[in-house]
Amino acid sequence: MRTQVGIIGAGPAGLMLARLLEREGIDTVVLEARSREYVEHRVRAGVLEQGTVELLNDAGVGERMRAEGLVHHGIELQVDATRHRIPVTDLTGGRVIVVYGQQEVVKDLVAARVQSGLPLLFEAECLGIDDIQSDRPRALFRGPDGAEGELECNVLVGVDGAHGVARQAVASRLRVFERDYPFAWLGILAQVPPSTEELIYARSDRGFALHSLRSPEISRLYLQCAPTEDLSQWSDNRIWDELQQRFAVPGWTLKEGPILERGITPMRSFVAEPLRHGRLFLAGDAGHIVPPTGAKGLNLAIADVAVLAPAIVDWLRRSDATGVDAYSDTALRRVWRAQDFSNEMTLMLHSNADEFEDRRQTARLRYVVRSEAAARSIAENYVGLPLR
Ligand code: FAS
Ligand code: PHB
Repeated sequence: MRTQVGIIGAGPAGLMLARLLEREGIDTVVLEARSREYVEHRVRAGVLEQGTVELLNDAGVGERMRAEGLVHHGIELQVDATRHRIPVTDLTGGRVIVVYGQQEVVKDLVAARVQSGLPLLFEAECLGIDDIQSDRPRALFRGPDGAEGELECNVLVGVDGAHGVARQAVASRLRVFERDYPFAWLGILAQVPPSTEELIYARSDRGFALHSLRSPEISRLYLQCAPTEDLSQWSDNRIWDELQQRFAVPGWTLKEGPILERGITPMRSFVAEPLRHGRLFLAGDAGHIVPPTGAKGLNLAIADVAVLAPAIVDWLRRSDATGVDAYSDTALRRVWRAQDFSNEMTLMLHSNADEFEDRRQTARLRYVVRSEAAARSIAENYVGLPLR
């Protein structure tokens, strides 16, 4: 097979990149290891920054998000069994967040790609990449029928997530920065109307808990647990009992319901530098991971391709390499800002076995909920700095 841009991975980054390039008349092929059913039902992130919302609308795939997404103007921070609203829209001159599940974003992007009739190969696992320093890089892949194929292109983009092959292919040329946190999140999707209008990030003596939403009928909740937590030890009752205790504030009750999905997500920070190697570019989780406390993972992935897509168009159409030469530095500046914010939110809200750190972070949270200046800093990072 031959195309201009080979895209490895059909997550939000890969699908958005394909859409942005398609609209500029650049030929692409997307290789996705899993099935359409799998990628469209993988429950992950839920909060879209304003920049992400604008890009989805500009790319002509925002119709269902506009109809079903929940526009939010604030979040709640809980400390000392007291809730404090952070009015993010007021504090950021009108910027908002939209609660809309990552799997919904993926469904919308897949539907647009399928409707365009352009190649999106499911169950096509990339096995390796070659010749990335030449002007004809290649992706070797195994198709759904088990036959091996080769995709030759002008540019190759690794948007194959945290465990993909693209970053592995250049592992010896990377500088890697990582930090593992001493806790994880036990997350559930529950068939119960949310007990809150806006997200609640709660610090309690028993640990962190987050009440998010997916729709008027579906709630998304998380609680801090050990990285080695055994999910089988958590019955529905135990999960709800723990959430009740962590969210407890006078006069408020948490509605319970059937748990539809559950999982444990480790908390880690990871950055690989640089994000460009010859004609191979890394974007999204293939290049960086943030702890989910700041709701940045999905948004960073989209922000990367918002920079990369026009750069590739300039390069392939006008032989102007300015954008691609600057891509890695430009993307990494945003990545490190998001790493800092995600690290701050994570440490401020999670119980820490180190008592000095635990008290220091509690003091920081008590300050944030009382200081407009501190709250404004949280707000402008949470809604996301302008994409362009
Ligand atoms: P993705 O991982 O989404 O997509 C990569 C795609 O590449 C996948 O479809 C994969 O199947 C495919 N692929 C991998 N190897 C391949 C190969 N060899 N050949 C072909 N295809 C290949 N972020 C938040 O903001 N909030 C959250 O609450 C949150 N929760 C998360 C929970 C979990 C369990 C995980 C893993 C991540 C979570 N994230 C969260 C982060 C998540 O949303 C990512 O940031 C987001 O999916 C990044 O998108 P992509 O970079 O497109 O990578
Ligand atoms: C979610 O809805 O899945 C969600 C929301 C906010 C976060 C993390 C996850 O910080």
